[in-house]
Amino acid sequence: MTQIPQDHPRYKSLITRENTVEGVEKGITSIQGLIAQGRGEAFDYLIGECSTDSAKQAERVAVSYLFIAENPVISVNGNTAALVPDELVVLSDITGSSLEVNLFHRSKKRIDRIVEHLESHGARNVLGVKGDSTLDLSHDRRLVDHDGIYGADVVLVPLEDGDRCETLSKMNKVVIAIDLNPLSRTSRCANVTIIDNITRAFENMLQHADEMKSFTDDQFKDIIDNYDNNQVISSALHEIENRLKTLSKEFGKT
Ligand code: PTJ
Repeated sequence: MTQIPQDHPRYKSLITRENTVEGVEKGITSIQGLIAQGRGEAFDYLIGECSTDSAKQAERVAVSYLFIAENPVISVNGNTAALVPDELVVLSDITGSSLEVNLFHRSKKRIDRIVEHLESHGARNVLGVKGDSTLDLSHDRRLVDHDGIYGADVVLVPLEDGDRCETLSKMNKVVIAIDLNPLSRTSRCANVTIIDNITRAFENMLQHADEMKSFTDDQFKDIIDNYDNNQVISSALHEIENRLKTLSKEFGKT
């Protein structure tokens, strides 16, 4: 891995990029995952590379859903496994969620590598190897575990590619998406859209989970009932708009 000096102004972003590259080298992340990461970086630049208030609100609601669900599942792809392996394990432990590997560019070799990688970070009973049920989709993301995503009531889908999110919603599951692009199909169709970098989203969700672990179901329901996802997407777009307006004014002065 290239050594990134800690005082580099974009240290975090560059480390995330290095971790994605390392994921490819280890056979965890797909080569296409590098393009996805680059696309995410561009949106993160527009957002200002920080968690906005609306993202933090969505992260709190996401954790409430995971706590209150009967059978919550966190879906893991190649990018997610490379970027937040420890955080995946801790969030799944605190909220009682299963981890399930589900890949767009599916191969048995890569699934096994991701499972081994998660296990080396402390995960147990990682799902996704069986793929014994199918979703109504024509690509490999249709293959899911009956005990996992197929029967789940709440599914967290970080860095998704769109149509599975729609299918899961049609199956009346609550879908929580993490996607830096507020306009993606995934962002638009999820019940909870976290417009944040996955690295910051997991950091914040773990903090919320720790604070909320002794909440009652009524408290979780209250948080969920007061949430408006369209408002959160609209706020994210406004936040980008305001940032660009401020920057364009600053440049205009010189
Ligand atoms: O591991 P696989 O085979 O399942 O493949 C995974 C990828 C991510 C390659 C696949 O799902 C894919 O091609 O996804 P897309 O269609 O490129 O969508 C990924 C979305 O995630 C885009 O909207 C990006 O803006 C967003 N994104 C990328 N990096 C990050 C991100 N969102 C949050 N944090 C990131 N670090």
